[in-house]
Amino acid sequence: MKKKIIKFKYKLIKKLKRIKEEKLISNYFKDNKLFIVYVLVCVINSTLLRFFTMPTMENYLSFKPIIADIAVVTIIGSFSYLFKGKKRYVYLLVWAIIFTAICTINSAYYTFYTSFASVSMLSLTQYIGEVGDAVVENVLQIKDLVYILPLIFFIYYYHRLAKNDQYKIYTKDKRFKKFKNTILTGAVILVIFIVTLSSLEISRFVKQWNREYIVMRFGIYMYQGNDIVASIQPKITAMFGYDDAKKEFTEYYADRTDEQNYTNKYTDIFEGRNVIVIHAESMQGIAINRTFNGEEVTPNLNKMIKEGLYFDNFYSQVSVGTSSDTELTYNTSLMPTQSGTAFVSYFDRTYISTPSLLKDKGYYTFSMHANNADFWNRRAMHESLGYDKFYSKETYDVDDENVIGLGLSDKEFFAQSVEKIKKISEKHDKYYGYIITLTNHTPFSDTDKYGEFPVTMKTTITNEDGTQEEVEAPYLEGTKLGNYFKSVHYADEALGEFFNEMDEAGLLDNTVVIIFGDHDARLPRSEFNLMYNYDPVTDDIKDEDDPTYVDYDSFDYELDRKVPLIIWTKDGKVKGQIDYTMGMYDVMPTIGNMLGFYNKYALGHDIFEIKDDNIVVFPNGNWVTNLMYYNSQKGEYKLLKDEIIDEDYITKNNEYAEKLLNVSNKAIVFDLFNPNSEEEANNKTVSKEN
Ligand code: GP9
Ligand code: MN
Repeated sequence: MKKKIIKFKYKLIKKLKRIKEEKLISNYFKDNKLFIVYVLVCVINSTLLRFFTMPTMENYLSFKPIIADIAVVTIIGSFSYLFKGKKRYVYLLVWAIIFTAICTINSAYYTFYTSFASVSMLSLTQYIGEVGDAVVENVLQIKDLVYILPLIFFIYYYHRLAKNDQYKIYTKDKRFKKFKNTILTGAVILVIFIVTLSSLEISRFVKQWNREYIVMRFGIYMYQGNDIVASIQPKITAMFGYDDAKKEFTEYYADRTDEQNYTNKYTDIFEGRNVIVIHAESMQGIAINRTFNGEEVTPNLNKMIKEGLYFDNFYSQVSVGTSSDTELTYNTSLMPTQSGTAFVSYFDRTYISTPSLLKDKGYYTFSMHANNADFWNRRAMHESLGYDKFYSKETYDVDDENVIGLGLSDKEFFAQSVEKIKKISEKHDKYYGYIITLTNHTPFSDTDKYGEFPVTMKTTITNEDGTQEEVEAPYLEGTKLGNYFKSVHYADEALGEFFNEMDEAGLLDNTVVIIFGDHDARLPRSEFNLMYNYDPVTDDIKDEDDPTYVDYDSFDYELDRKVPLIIWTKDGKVKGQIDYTMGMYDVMPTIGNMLGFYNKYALGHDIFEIKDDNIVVFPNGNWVTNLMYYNSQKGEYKLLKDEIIDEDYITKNNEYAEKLLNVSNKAIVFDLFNPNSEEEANNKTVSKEN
């Protein structure tokens, strides 16, 4: 009997406790409605952003970033309880707006760069105005505005609460108690999140260079917070970490000789010749040797390819600095910086560059580009790179009739440039010119100015009655990819005219021409699928069961981002197709060998020495060799040859890539090519101590 009573008592207590707990929870919800809606709005937005930008099963099933988001917004939101009356709502609203803005900006940014935004790029927003149309047309889409809807709901919800007298006004004690409990809850959730992290996740979070990976594991809010720290960090480390950086840098180059220690069949073959470099905007490998109905997209480049040296496995290595990153890597054989861009953040450093080394050999060096001189901070950075003169927009006659896309049309730009080069050649017996084109820039929408170039597909079909009929299917007409080919066709025509005019003026006789695409054209992958799998009869993508269907995956897309590189002389001194995998950072050592200069600190190699052993490292840590493309973001790869590869190969290349990126970044941030850098670093430390 006694036992029964005890059991009953125990059951009763448990029940009462449960009722109390349930009441507690329901009371909590009743008492904190606005706060809960705020948390939901912010977490829903960040989750939507991840789903829209990285639609993978792994991402859909991942709870970690949601826990991280809840922790961040709860901790930040907890401070709202310290505010009296309506101010609590205002505080939450401000943060809800900030979080929504983070999602909207990142959504738009991802469309453009396939990456997440960094505050270190804020100093570059002045350039966005310049490419404003391109950005609006390309980037801002309805999906980027979806994040505003939950925010509107939050505002509406507050007003409903206020109208129905349900917006709580707490006493001072209650407010402080609520703040304490909420921040504690946030902290507990944060601890739960942290203990689930692996060491790899922690190390990648600290480095912050693999942005997709971080957002996928840590959520967008933690990523952005970490990004702020990471963006300020270079400025602080530039003050403090000098000794370690110098040590790592010295060790990295310890095995290098001060003078070039080899010769090959290309050594000094172009010594003393003039050099004309064409930095061809968005010229992507897919355009080369492509035809539409028998018409070549790039007849002029194709001709030069046949007459000169053509590198058909050549990749640009750009980060967020796009054109400017290529200018850095081409000119210095260094990699783009891990935060911000070298052109904007580190223009005041010392660089060992192709123009400066050629200047030492008596060359006059110049660059030409018909855009605003401050775009990408070129005015300052081209000087740091050793160009004697930068011919920018103000030195060209630009009138409305001659404008296509972002500015002066390539045809007009080249025509005026030839006149300038004529004058330069009269004054200087050796010159090196770096010429940057502009027309072939995204969004490729000025199609009526590119000239006729149909991107249709003509084909013969057999009718049911056996008769044959020629049809012209629309194919790529009306797509961005199609418009791109029209734009490239124009850019190629402009190049053809340029070389004709140069030749007529006798300016090609003793000249080496180097042409390369500066980076890919950021074209949608879905349209590549259409290009490779188009069925002109149905005017649609072929069925996947079709035996001619080409499986086009994300690796194929990465590999298709390659760009052309051509070295050409009128006398045909060099010829042939080079298939070695090569990157923008290999150009300086390769042409250095040909022109007779050497840079001990080049990160790339003379391609004719390294040949098939080369590795092209990308700023995000991905890399490609002749055997595989490795995606370090996802830890996945695609084999490019029928060769089995062991884990060791991947580990070694990953280490190589990481080291190279690190050394390159430190060399720039700490100004390690500056002979006085040590002294300057010491001065900074001393003045800090004072
Ligand atoms: C701007 C042009 C384009 O002057 O070089 O720059 P991008 O958008 O390709 O970096
Ligand atoms: Mn560019």
